Amino acid sequence: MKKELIEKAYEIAKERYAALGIDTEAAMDKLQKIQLSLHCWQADDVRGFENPDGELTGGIQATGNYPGRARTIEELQADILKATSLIPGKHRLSLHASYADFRSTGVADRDELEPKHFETWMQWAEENGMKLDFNSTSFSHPKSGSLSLANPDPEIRKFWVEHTKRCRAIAEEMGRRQGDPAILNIWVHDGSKDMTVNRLKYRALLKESLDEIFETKYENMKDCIEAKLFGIGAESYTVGSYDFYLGYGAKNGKIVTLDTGHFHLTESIADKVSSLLLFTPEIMLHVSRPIRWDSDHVVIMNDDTLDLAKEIVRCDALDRVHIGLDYFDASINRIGAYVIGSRATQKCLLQALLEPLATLREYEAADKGFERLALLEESKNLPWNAVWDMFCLRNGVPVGESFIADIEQYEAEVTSKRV
Ligand code: RNT
Ligand code: ZN
Repeated sequence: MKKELIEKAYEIAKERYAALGIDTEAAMDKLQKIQLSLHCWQADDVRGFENPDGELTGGIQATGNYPGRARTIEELQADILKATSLIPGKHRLSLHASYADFRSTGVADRDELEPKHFETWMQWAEENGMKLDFNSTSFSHPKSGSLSLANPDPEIRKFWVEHTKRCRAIAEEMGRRQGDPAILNIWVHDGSKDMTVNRLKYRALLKESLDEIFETKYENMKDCIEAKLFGIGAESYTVGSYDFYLGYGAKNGKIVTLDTGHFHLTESIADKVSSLLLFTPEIMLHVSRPIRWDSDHVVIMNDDTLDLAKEIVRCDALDRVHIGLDYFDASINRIGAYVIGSRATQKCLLQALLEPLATLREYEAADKGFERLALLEESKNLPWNAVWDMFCLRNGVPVGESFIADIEQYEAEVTSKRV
């Protein structure tokens, strides 16, 4: 699209918004500061680098076999840089413990991991001006089974407690080096396929493990705990349910991660934001798109994501909500998946930032229900897309659908050659 046209459209949009008392420049400034935490695992279908040919376990599935998945750390890094070159703004990268770099350190098991196994990642992140977040990995390991931190076998439980403790130490080192806390997300797959008659027992074990894991206090990392409804092969019972982690987080001042695919499909995740903000220190999001189940489809600009973004802005909580992405679609171009999902999340945030909130709240306070609904409806078709195009232009990334060609070119030159 021609630069002049984008600028012209933006000037008109700016005036249209100004008439409603909205400052488009201020909205773009706020959007510029929001760093998404990009999940490293879309690039390689959650395989990691311990045993890339191993099976993905833990009740999660990356379906599809589109060619071009990243097979090595270099390939993954190149793909991330390609994706971020097409996404406006500066973003973070979220690594899983299973993405350790053993090339110069020798292999270490999960209960032996140390910051040195992520040294090259930390260097690479620094060189590319990218901050890191981290995740413990309970799945895809010979000791995963169906229970890790909640395992009644003391040896297995000890192994995973040690793993998770080490992940906190690694996140601490990442945070210290980057001068900004690294988020450590703990999600474990623990659950059972069929009914259990010992629900309390496993939950008590998980609580005990977490208490042990959190004994050490750190300054440069933040702990998050992620709940889930069910997993494939663990349909009847999930030890770390939402009630469990919400209770644990509220009691112990831990951040609760809301993965938008981890609830009943008609449950509003947006509605949880204002409650969590009152009882837990901050919020971590895993933005995803569940289709019928926790299918981890690529995020799009749908009502769920829009509602979530609007709630964050309406609660004035952009500084207390960390926005991570969590989806893995192996059936389409993976770089494209990053770009679509990240840009969709940003588009939702921009629309939230452009909402005529003051007027809407005046209507509400005056009990003017019709006026509030009318303005909510009309604000859907305000020219936010002209502001979005301007935001992309100023950030030096492709405007509109023109990124499709960039991704096709990268596919032709790079990913299609990975056979
Ligand atoms: C699984 C959780 C978890 C994972 C990643 C890979 O259902 O959402 O966050 O997707 O850790
Ligand atoms: Zn998640």
